[in-house]
Amino acid sequence: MTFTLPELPYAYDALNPYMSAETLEYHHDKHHQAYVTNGNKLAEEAGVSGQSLEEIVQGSFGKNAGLFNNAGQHYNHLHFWNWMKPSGGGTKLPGALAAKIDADLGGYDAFREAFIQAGVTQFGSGWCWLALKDGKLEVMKSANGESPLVEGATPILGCDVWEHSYYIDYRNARPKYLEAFVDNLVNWEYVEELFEKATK
Ligand code: MN3
Repeated sequence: MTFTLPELPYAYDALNPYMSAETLEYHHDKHHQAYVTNGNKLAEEAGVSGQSLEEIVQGSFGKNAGLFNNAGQHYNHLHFWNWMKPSGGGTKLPGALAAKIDADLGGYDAFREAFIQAGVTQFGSGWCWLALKDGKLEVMKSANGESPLVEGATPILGCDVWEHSYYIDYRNARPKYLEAFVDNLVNWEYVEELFEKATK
């Protein structure tokens, strides 16, 4: 498939004060656009433009670093914009997902702490995740453009902990950014949608 940059699903200033318009302008218009542009070029060179994005990400992992990094980041960011919404976050989880978090992770508070901790302890650039693996929810973290996809798991929530995602608004305070993401930004309806799809 040809990669294209989607519009943000909300206005650039819609996530204020937790994520500013300036951050979204740089992050979406510059960083994500660069992954799309470079990914298309490298996918064409590798002769895989006809494959799905997931196939390209999984197929290039460990084999074609340039293509993997750009395709992986395109995949991650496509979801990242939808993993946030104005007035999101907190404990307003759909019932089935809340029950699964209770069963597999010991409840919402334990999930929240583990997810933030995964993001804080990811050394350098990367992501923290809530993913479904072998029927169970797990909190994971990954470096650079990697995701649970390459570990045979399905990511249902991820937070970008590259500095470009938080430095304008939080400077070096990555923990504060992660707390704001979980408490005020997460679009739980989209997480639920991916959870339902993954458990079908
Ligand atoms: Mn990013």
